[in-house]
Amino acid sequence: ETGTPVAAIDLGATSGRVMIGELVDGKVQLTLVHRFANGPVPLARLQDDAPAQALAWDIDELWSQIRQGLKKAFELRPDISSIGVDSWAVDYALLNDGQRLGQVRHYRDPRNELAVPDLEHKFSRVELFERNGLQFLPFNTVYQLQAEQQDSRLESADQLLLVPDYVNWLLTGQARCEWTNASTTGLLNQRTGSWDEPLAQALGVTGKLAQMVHPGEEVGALRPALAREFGAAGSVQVVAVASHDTASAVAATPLTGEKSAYISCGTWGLVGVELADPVLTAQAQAAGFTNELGLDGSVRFLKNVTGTFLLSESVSYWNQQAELAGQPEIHLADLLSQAATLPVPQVLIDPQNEQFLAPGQMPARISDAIALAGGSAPETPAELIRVVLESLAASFAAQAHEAARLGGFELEEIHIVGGGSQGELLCQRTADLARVPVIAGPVECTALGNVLVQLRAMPQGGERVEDLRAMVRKSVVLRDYQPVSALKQA
Ligand code: LFR
Repeated sequence: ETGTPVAAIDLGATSGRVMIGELVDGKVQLTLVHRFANGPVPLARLQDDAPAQALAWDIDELWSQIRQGLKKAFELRPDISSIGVDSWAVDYALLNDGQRLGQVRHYRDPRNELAVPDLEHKFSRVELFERNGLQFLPFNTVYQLQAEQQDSRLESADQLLLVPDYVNWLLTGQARCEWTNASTTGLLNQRTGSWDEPLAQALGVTGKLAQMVHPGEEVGALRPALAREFGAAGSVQVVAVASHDTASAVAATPLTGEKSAYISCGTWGLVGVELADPVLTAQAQAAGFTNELGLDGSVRFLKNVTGTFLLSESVSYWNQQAELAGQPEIHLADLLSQAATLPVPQVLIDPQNEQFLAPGQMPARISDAIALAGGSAPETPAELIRVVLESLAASFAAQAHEAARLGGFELEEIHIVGGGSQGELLCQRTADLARVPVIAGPVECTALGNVLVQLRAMPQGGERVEDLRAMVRKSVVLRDYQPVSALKQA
């Protein structure tokens, strides 16, 4: 028995994908139809007179890839009846009278860090946390908007749309702001659940923020011209999913008990617990935790720590060098297997250090950090990768315990989902260091969350989150990693 198929557009920091999702015999089936590369590009490549360091996303290219992907999806399944879009958080497009102004800046753009003191002049870090409950990250939308004050385009704009909202607008012509992603901007007041007016005022965005929608609500019908271009058989609705990728991933994480933490591991590692209410204590703030919003009003109490970025950046640096030298390409998978044969490193780095935020020259920066911590510089790429993996596992384990502690319980298990859940050494070492079992998978958790929210928005849907998670458990194979005792390792 097969239900109506839906299309999920999932944009990640290093790649985007278009997938078809459907229910087949009570299981969710995902089919990858189109995958494309993504990453930061120098703003100067996309527009004239750009500051030298400025970084952007090539949003026009992404839109073109999304269209190609949807075309392929409808070729396979002309009966697709709904589309949902999710992406990374915090970044936005500015529009005036339906025209985009300039480019979508990348959250790793160094301008954001420079703007932090300017906003803190008006709203201290403590006051900001009291309002929005977010972890301090120099790229939260509020700091980006502060940086934007130097520029005239914000004043010219009549609309600010976060990335998935912008794609929804391109698909439908309807401007909406999806709630889970809105919660990452820093503009949402935790106590009132709506826009924080003094903040919006100070940052010049009053009246430019779109009407809010919740996951499961309709954004609008696919534009007729696009429906024709894709070859859609019937009417197609664009549905708001939990459009913050992390919110979609958490929605589909097969959490069972109430004493589990999750780690959504891609470019970032989002380490946290699901709670009914935000934790707005000084301890939560000091520990660097965030209160983002999830499906059905849940709170994603989590910490954003570095994920696979250090790995992907190192590999892309080595491959640039290899290309120059006419040597063969290096594959991360090979390095990971080599790293697994190496002993546990004694000296670790702090993956969260802001020195690792910007892209470029990653192996040298990591080696320097190892030296600074008293270690000797890695002699091979595999050695360097081993240190990074151990450091990531250590930070995942520590933050999972911290999330549970601040959330008021003792940790019993950790779920690792997303691309990083394929890393056996990472999962095993996280289990070892946290001294609790790790359950790994699903890999395409974000896309699954996207699909599940669309399926339940259909007339026959209506499942609770627990039912969605039960469906995930039925649909994918999960892997268990039991902690190996410290004694046995020695
Ligand atoms: C993960 C993620 C994180 C967010 C970061 C930047 O893809 O969405 O949740 O902090 O990207 O947007």
